[in-house]
Amino acid sequence: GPATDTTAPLRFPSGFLWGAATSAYQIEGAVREGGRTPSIWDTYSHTPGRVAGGDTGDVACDHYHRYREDVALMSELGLGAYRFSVSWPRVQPTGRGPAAQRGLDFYRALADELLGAGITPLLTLYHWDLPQEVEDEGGWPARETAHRFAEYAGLVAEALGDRVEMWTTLNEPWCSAFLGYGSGVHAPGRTDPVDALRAAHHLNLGHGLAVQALRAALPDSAQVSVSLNPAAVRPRTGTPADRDAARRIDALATRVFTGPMLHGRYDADLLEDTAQLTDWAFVQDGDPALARQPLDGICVNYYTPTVVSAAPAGTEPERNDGHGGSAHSPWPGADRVAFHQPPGSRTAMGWSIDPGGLTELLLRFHRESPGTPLYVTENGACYPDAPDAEGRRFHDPERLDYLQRHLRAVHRAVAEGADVRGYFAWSLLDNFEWAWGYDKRFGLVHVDYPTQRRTPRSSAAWYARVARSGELPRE
Ligand code: GBH
Repeated sequence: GPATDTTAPLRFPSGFLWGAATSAYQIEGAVREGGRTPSIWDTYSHTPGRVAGGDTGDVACDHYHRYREDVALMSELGLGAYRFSVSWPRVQPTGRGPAAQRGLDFYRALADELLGAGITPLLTLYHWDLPQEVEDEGGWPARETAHRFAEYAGLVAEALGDRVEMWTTLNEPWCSAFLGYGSGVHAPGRTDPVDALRAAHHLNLGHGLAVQALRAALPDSAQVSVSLNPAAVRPRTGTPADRDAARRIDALATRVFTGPMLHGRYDADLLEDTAQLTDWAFVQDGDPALARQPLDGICVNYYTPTVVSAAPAGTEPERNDGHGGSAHSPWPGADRVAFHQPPGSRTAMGWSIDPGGLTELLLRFHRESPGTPLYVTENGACYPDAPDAEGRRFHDPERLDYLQRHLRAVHRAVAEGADVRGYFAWSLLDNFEWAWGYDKRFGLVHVDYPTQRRTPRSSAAWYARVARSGELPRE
């Protein structure tokens, strides 16, 4: 019967969204146009030594001027959905007060172009580009930033609520808090473990306040979600000490956000593990409950698992933990945890490949928030381009294989009951890969930066067939 047919293609649920994702600072360029002011990533990328090769997002993929061509490309690829982010300093340049019309106009035009092509837009409000002025007033470690974010969310909702149905508040708040204020390998490059925890809390609060602002401004049909990068944490061995290391990292990577956002609380073990650093007095009564707002979707970004063990104090950890060469840890209070590279193949980021982690995370949210639809809003791989024997320029069998294996992992979660409604490959285009600059390429579509020429890789042609048919071939 069909249950045992191992050759039939894997069918995905009807209405499943097949998409690709990008973010504003990584693709738009045009950083001084339309009244946009600097974000923390402009400041950071223009600070010598912060980004590989001195790269900046000044031009990036010039998507701000080429969005029509890029939407046409999405059409060619048969995409049913597109996830993009709004640049806060483009639409509210001072992080306060009224919106900038020209900034909103860009996103309205983009949404219209997408809708005209039959592509469902999924709008992310915050993919790491905080207005520099808001950082200068304290950034995410300051409580006021949560209120600023909610005000901004309301402005965008007023302007785009008639066009965009699917809304996401934050992208990967772990990176904003712990890479931005802990290890400092992301903007604004601050390195204080307590600031990182304060930032995490204010991101939770900002999420809750923003959901309220969105609900007030959007039609009832709108769907509101958040994109997290939960960690698939594995203890290196089954010893109690290694399992405890995994528990600590699960708290700092995932439960620090899912606790408040999904359950209205911070878990006791997280507070205990960090008690030597802070008493968490920055959490006011009612904050965790406020962070917990009903959601229409939980979005998971997944690339690689996290393998940990217990380490004696003072051991130098292997660096598979987001340090990125920083002397500062992104894991406050977890200095006795070592991070390991599991054996097996890796992408050009050095990230090991383990599709089972994606199945595991989707099933976790299925159990933890039963009935809430799930989306994979990022998954993909970075590889250098190598010509194949036939001399085709952008043949990328490794990326294709990565996507195929992870889509199988999504299908497995669906087969086990998870209500997964969409998958967005990271990324549509090669783009500004944060501290790695342009050297690291994640695109389904190759970008030749000097000419801005876009060329779909062979993985894009394969993904287009999957997206059009709604099914995944076995081979
Ligand atoms: C996402 O971040 C971003 O949302 C996106 O903008 C970015 O371009 C994309 O992924 C590709 O990087 O870093 O060695 O500790 C992902 C960031 C990647 C952070 C995996 C945690 C764990 C391995 N995450 N990382 S390591």
